[in-house]
Amino acid sequence: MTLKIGITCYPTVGGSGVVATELGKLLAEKGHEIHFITSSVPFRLGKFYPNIFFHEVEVNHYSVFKYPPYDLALASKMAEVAKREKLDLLHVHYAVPHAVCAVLAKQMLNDEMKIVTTLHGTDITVLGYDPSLSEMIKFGIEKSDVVTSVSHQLKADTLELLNIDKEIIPVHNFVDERVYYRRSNNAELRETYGIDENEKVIVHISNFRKVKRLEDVIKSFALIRKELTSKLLLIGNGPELTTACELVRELDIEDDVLFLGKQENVGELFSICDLKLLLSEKESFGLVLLEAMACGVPVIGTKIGGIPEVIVDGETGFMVELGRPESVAEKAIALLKDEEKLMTFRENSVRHVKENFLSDKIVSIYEDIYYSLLEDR
Ligand code: GMT
Repeated sequence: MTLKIGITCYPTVGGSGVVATELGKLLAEKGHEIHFITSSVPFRLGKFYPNIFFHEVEVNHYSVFKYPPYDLALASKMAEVAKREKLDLLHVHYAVPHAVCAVLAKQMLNDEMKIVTTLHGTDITVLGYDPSLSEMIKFGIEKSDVVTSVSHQLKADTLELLNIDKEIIPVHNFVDERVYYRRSNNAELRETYGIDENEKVIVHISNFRKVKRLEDVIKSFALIRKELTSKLLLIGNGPELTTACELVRELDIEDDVLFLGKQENVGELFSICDLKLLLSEKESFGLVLLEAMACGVPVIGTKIGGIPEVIVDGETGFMVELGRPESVAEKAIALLKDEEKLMTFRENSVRHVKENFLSDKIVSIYEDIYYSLLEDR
């Protein structure tokens, strides 16, 4: 039986938007009808798909409102689309505001719609500490029919922080192996970036928020570079960009650090990389780790949040304590200097992703959740 599913997410760049959009695309490939209800076209949608529809949430700027009521406009659009298109369920990504808006929409429909909410992290690990929001987050979670979290750790954090007694089903992030795989002919791309044949390439991708601890990535690289000819690719953009540029200048490593900005074809970029660093202080899963490993790039990550659920320490990469660039550099140098070990880590990484995080497997888990929710209709 195919389903009619509404999806709401933050459509701009970010792991949650990526997961929601890729999930929608893959469900559509399996024959389900997908309705994105978002403020703009999700950035990963890219092209036309026959059974994917987009419903834009528009906010009118009436002068009586000091702040345009986006949340109300979203709830109203959810109810309108669900009624007209006869949606079986709404799958929302983020408790606030999306789950809360879905609850309102459900009430407008006399309870005749199911809500699946996926927690991605920031709504719990950042907003959950804000007393002006925590009760609202709790409400959104408790009133959802099913709640999933992208890691076991995020589930534990949610239950503890919000002090709730709600079943939360951990469902890990996933990658599409048709997009994330290692390309073999990389010489031209290396040349484009002026990377010599003998140089090792280290990469970091993020939205350059403070929690990503870019300074630790740069300091680790400065130590690695003392021992190995190497380049650091910094991919992304965000509030910490200026501080990062200053640190690179201060450490006098400008020639070897490439700021590439936001990039679309990360699969190709990962294919020229030897190691990925994710040294965040908060990370409920770390989707980029999967993307890197799928492309045969081992990873070093901090031992926090959901990262230990992704990295197999000593096999697909390493885990380090937060804020320890010396420790990162020591592990990186040992791995990058040992070609045989590096090759084994590469192969382990690809295999680990194939065995645990491929889209087929995870999308089926979501489908099972939808079917069991709708069973007793
Ligand atoms: O990492 C970010 O800053 C973006 C954030 C988001 O809301 O899109 O990512 C979160 O969701 C991703 C997809 O589930 C996870 O892989 C990221 O770990 C998570 N980020 C944080 O927990 C900081």
